[in-house]
Amino acid sequence: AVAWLTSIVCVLALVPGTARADNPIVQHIYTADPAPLVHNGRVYLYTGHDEDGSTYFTMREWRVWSSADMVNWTDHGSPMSLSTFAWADANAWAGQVIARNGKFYWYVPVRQRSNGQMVIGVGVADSPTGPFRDAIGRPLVGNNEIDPSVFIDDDGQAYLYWGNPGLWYVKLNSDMISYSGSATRITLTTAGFGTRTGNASRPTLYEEGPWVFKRNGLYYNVFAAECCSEFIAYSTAPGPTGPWTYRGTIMPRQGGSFTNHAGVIDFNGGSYFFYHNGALPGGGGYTRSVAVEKFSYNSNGTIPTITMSTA
Ligand code: FUB
Repeated sequence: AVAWLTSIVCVLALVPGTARADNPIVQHIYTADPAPLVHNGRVYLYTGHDEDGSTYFTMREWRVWSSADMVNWTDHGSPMSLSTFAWADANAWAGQVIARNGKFYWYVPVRQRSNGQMVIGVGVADSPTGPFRDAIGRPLVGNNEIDPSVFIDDDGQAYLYWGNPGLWYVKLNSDMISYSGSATRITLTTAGFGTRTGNASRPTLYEEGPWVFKRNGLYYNVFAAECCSEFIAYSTAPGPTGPWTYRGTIMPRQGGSFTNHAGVIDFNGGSYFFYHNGALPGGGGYTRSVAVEKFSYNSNGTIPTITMSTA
């Protein structure tokens, strides 16, 4: 695997700033936790970076890639890392970026040095490719929480969702770096999030990695289901805070990684489902790769089953 990676890096060195078009999207390093953002006619793809294949996640930075055609991808390097957050010391995990007020806000889980807990920080930048700086100098959300997803409703109210094992949200203030009131824990019912078997403490399928968005008046929560390994499932609701109805599997278990993590966008008339797996040589649960599949919603707004082209 090391020799193979070296050869790919050499190939890319001939074409600076590019990545290959076919799945996985990035083929010279391991990437995870895709978070796409459509802005000004481009797709910006924010990912984590799996640095080695040890026995746990080695993730110290995030990476940015972009494309105008979903075929050719530009490598924008790493505009945010653990060093952006002076109070964090490990675990640059799954985040999401959103544009507002002429700025770009990147919500990310990291480990807080002072107590070893996972918390959610927020970076801010003037450009989608950064550089990002720590927006508030401390965690936005504490108490062992991960996997933020951010969404702005049509009325301008922004919501931040996150969580494993719980699923939480807050209403963000319009500055996007503070919130009013306390976090609300969404009640996980089997009607809302499916039925898990064999784990009495976690009766629903919801595991982690929510990706919340609105399309044609319907609210979607796409999430990693069960563990381990995970598959991708989703729920829908008539409003941003529910009530949620479980709608089924989107992406079955495949691909050699015990996690999966989804991001969904519409772009240039198409719909795209981003995910990760262990498709590259040497790939696995801690050496993952981000990939994408184009799909079409069913006429009633439901999402078809999507399989990995790389598995
Ligand atoms: O990449 C680290 C963690 O694995 C993420 O936070 C989860 O969503 C899972 O993908």
